[in-house]
Amino acid sequence: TNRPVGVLVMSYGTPKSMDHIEAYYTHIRRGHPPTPEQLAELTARYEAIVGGVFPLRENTDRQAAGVQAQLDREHPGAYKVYQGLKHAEPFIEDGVKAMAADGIREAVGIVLAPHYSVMSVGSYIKRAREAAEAEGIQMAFVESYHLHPKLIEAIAVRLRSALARFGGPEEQRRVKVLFSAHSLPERILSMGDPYVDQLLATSRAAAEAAGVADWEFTWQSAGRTNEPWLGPDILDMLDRLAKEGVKAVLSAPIGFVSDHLEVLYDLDIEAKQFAAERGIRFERIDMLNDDPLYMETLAELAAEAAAGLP
Ligand code: FEC
Repeated sequence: TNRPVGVLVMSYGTPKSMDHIEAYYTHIRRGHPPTPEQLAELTARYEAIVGGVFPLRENTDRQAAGVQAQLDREHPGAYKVYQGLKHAEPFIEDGVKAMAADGIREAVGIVLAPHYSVMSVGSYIKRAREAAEAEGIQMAFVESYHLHPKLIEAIAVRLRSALARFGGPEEQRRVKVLFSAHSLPERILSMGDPYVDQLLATSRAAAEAAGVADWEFTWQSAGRTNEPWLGPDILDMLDRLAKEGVKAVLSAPIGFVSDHLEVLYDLDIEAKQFAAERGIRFERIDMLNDDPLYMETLAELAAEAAAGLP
């Protein structure tokens, strides 16, 4: 048929406005509303970040448009991109319904997060698959792309340009690069989840591509629940590094692709301040956002997945 293949681009989602923070937080907590204190604390974090209050929405919009543009260049008319968000409108299910309303019968799904965990990408895919089955849409999914050469190159370019902010080769050699990603509950380890290995593989490949010798991997943004989360947390790591005499850290949050709260607050405000109090200069690599290499990565993966449709 001449109908385009749908491309469901999935992302975390952010509130529409200050009034929607409570509904968003309740959705993240699987229907359990936050306490007034928790809500006030999250609202304060959104108010503190730079680049607008909810930059993730605009970044996701630009990424979806960038993937469409790249697919149009390579395969004119063959693909139509839709958005589906995990915790905000348009929800994943809304994106699938929009495809169905346009008469789409075949689609691929891809998440704006390169590393697979059953608790992250796995849950996006599960929801999209269920919605697609209900609408009679055939769907194939990209599960991970943590070692795609263009992704690694895009990260390496960012590592090199951020390192240059510290000075010449001599100063750059004294910088500790800290790769990081969103922590998850430790119980993913006993589930044979690939998340940790994939993150370490991306870190290793990007460090090698950028010529970075001194790096470590650390976790960030752990949830405040009673169960144990993957560590060490970045703040504990910074404390340890300060005691070891490290004076310069370059943060490389490779588990994320956009400017958003977990980067603009947890790293740029919280971790930077924590580091400064310990005499450490703390810089961060630029996020990918709609970088052309990242858009090419996503478009290639979508087209490959579409080729595998029955
Ligand atoms: O800018 C924004 O508005 C959204 C920023 C944002 C991104 C993001 C990405 C990930 N999360 C992941 C896992 C969890 C788990 C919990 C959890 C909780 C929150 C809360 C906020 C939040 N997350 Fe998020 N996450 C973002 C924002 N996240 C806000 C609630 C308050 C807080 O804990 O700070 C714990 C849920 C629970 O309580 O049960 C687990 C993972 C990612 C990266 C992959 C992806 O993008 O999907 C994993 C961006």
